[in-house]
Amino acid sequence: MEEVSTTHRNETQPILTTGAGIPAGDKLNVLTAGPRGPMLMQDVVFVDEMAHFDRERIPERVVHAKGAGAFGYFEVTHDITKYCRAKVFERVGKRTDVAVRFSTVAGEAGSADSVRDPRGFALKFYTDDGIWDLVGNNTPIFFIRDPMMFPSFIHSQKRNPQTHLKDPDTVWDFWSLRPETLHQVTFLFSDRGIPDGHRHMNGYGSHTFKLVNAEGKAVYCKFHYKTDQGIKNLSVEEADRLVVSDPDYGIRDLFQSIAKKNFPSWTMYLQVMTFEEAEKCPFNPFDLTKVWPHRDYPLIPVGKLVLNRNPENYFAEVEQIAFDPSNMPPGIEASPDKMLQGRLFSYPDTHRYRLGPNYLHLPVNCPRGVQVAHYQRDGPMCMFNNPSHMPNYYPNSFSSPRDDPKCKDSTFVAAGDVGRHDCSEEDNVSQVRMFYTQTLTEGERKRLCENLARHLSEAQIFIQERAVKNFTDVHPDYGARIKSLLDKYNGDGGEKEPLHNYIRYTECP
Ligand code: HDE
Repeated sequence: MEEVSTTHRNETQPILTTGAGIPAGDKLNVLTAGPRGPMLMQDVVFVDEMAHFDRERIPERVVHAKGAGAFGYFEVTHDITKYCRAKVFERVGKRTDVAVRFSTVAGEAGSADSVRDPRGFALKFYTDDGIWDLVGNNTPIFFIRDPMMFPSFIHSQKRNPQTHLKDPDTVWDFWSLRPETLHQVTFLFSDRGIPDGHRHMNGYGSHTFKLVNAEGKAVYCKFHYKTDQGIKNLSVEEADRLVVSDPDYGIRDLFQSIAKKNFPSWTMYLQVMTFEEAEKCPFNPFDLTKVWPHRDYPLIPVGKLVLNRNPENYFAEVEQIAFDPSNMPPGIEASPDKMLQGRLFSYPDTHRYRLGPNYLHLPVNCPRGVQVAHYQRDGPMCMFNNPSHMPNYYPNSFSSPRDDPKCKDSTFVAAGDVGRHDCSEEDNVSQVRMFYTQTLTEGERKRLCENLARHLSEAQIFIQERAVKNFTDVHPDYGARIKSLLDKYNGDGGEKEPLHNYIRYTECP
């Protein structure tokens, strides 16, 4: 290999500059008074480098911090214009650029990929009507159904503020106090809880959304992406081995597969429910802890999602990509799902904090092929010309952006007593029972109970007992199996020493 000089520039090499483009004469030695003398404040080359380095990190995502990104396209294969007028579904054969980010949820940006955790499956469509973000998971359901509890739920799963340790007591305290978590917890501790990388899992929009057609008629819908690679999961032993040997297994697998032109793809489907069906639905169709049975709401094929490009720069295109469920172009709208409503606020709010108020100016977040035209101006890191040739107020008498009544939201009736309605008692077990008794095979049930009992045995006995009661409510066999495994795992070591010093609340006699 040819020797590269570290002191002399070859004519073909670009000249090294400061951030301001000023050529640097020496980028190896700081400016000092004499060879051993003190440094000079006027070493602006040093200051420029160091000050930028000091600011390299931005806050990691509060959840979903570890992730892998890729780019590609979505192509419509089936006509769904009778349900939806969004331009992304305009005609069969229509292609739209997409960006994807896959992630784990509870770990930090440097945590291992092969852990038991839901996986984020976030999609950005650069549509002709602006950005559509479908920010879903690899599961069609979620732990809770009221967004009020999300910060507490996440706190219970992340590190303890004193010990900085993950704490099985808080994880299971929250889960066992809120039986609506049973469905997602059962899914999480099943074989699908540790997908083999990001290519072998399905994706789900999870929430109920609303689709509106060209006549203004609306239906409710759910989005599904089925992996064309086939579902593959890791065994507990293999996953544990990878945590040590290849903590970036998921990122590596995706990047290498795309680099080798082995492009992963997913087939998109819809489930549709009319407003009349929603009225009569025996369960709340806007409850994120429930699925819509495929028997009653069959999958309707829509199109293909293909990932064929790796990021050029991870930070610019993946760390800074900002997904926002409130980005819904005309034809796609929110349903009354409380969790979705809560997310409509949280995501743009988090981006304004993490990336700054002009995060939509970043190239990966910018709409494509669309003239962004509004009256927002200025702010930190404003990167566009910030239309100075047009009025910055509305309405006005000049030729400037105007709203288009064709793009109005659909109208709908909302009624009911305003109040903080407690929905904790809404059937938390029927769908879990179906999953346990009918979807899972005997082998899968056995592994599910073992995975659950292993983890639960790390929590204090009173929490274990409360959790076992909930599993028994799902099915006596479910509870009994976990109980007998707990008896085995708890052994005769007695109560485990808690990792925290919280004082247990006891009811007054
Ligand atoms: Fe998120 N979630 N979430 N979430 N979520 C974030 O956004 C939040 C929920 C999901 O690759 C955050 O940019 C609230 C459900 C994915 O960049 C934050 C609630 C589903 C990603 C946030 C939920 C998700 C996030 C953290 C309850 C699946 C990663 C930083 C009301 C249907 C996106 C950020 C990416 C990320 C809030 C629940 C999926 C804080 C308040 C349900 C895939 O804004």
